[in-house]
Amino acid sequence: MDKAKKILEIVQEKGLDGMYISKESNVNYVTGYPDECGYAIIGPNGKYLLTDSRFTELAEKSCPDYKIVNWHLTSRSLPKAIANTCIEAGIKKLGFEECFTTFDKYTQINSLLSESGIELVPTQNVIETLRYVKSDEEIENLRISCQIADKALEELVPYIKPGVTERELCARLEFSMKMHGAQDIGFETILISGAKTSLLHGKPSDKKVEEGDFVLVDFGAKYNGYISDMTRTFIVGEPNEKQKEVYELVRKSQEIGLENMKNGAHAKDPDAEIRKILGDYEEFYYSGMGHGVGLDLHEEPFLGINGSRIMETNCVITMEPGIYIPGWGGVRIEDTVLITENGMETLTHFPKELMILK
Ligand SMILES: [Mn+2]
Repeated sequence: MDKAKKILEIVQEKGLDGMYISKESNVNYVTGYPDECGYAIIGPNGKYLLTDSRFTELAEKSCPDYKIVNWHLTSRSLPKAIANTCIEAGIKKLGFEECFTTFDKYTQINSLLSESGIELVPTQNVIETLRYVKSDEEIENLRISCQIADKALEELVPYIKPGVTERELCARLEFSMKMHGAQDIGFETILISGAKTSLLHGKPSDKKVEEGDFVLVDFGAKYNGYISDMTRTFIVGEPNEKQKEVYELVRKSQEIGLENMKNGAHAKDPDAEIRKILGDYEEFYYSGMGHGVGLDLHEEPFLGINGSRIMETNCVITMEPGIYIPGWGGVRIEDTVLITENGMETLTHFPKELMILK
């Protein structure tokens, strides 16, 4: 079924007759418009994509089923264009995304709408609910995004050695992803080494890789809007006993996590199973060890102690347990995973045995 029709059905159940969509990834998902500063309005009399002169041509090409409104020309202000469009669309009660609308925008839009007798009503997760299970086309985009990441990491490995800086490695990795067809990097690359690897979201710096360092690489590509997410941790030179022990524990944790991903599994399940094997290391483990991924890097379902959703076939979710010991270092291993009827399929394939780089 047409996505706009589905959205109308969902909002009608809430007693509304129209939806204003402002979150970039939701606009992209619903309309096909792939850039910023686009806003969708769906009502009983039609569907509209509002943007400005910079993006009008792109909008016309990417959303042929939508009426494109260039608010620069028609109303000189986005809130005014929204009000005018609602009148044309036959909307009396308009839903908006309360988590992605600033108070300032809300106030402006609301005052104009109320002049026309239109009510503005907060909603949550209308579009996100539709995005939870991925279509075949989305899965194909995610597959390619993961393949790009795999190839780029393979090309990076020969450069990981003592003396190279984190920033240089990061630049090579991101260059490779683009050379392999990524439209962009999926998110800010985490490429850190040595004791810094205990920083879950550490940033690459001019620090040089040294003998005995872990090198943790958490990165992804973006392809047709879809983001891959994977992490591998390497060791440069011979690992010591503790490094081997922590690495093996994380590898085993990731395996257990993957075994607990399937259609019908609860978002809390993998975390609960992983905790059983951590022993004294549990205090260095971080519970947020997986999340949905797609047009956004972090989507439902969020795995871990606060997880609330049930995994469904064709959800795409990461599995990324780690142990992070302040002042010593950390290990994380992460794959992007497709949920299937009886289990899962990893979409990232880079090997997971401890790779000792010399
Ligand atoms: Mn992740």
